[in-house]
Amino acid sequence: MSNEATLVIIKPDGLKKSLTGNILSRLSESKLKIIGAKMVKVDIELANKHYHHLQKEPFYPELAKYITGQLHGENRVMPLVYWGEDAIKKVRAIAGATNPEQAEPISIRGAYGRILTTGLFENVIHASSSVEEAEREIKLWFGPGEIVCKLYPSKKTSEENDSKEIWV
Ligand code: IDP
Ligand code: MG
Repeated sequence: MSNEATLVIIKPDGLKKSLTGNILSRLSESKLKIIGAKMVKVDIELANKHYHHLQKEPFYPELAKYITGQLHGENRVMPLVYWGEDAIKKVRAIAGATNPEQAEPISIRGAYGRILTTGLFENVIHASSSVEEAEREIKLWFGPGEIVCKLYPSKKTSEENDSKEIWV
């Protein structure tokens, strides 16, 4: 088993229901380290990129409304990067199954998630599902300078008076 990074996103329902503290306490049981955290306003472009694999699903229009905050009048989400041994599996276990009705009752999704009448799984948090997906998602939501360690290769771009760090 090796150290790996995983992306967690507290979705708009988690923020609306004031669950941030509970979610972070539950995740702290994993003993993983938080190496990145911020608040993000989600636009449709970011939503489409994050959920690119689900664009053809019948529930996608509803999912896009959910993650961009239109369902909750809450267009903020809180992405976090957790790091440590077996991070992806540990976080997925604490998060629970995708379908909140099938999730362990003590998992985050089991305790706080619900299925909307439209059929959408409103399940409080996102958690990366593989090393490859975690890398793609972390690079989408965070810049290299927003993570406290060197996770993936990055480079400096220098434009006249402005230099910034980007993923390579
Ligand atoms: P995951 O979040 O557990 O990795 P994904 O298959 O990546 O699950 O789906 C992304 C999100 O889309 C889920 O967290 C959930 O909010 C929603 N979703 C996934 N599958 C369904 C479904 O069959 N019906 C309704 N909503 C779904
Ligand atoms: Mg997924």
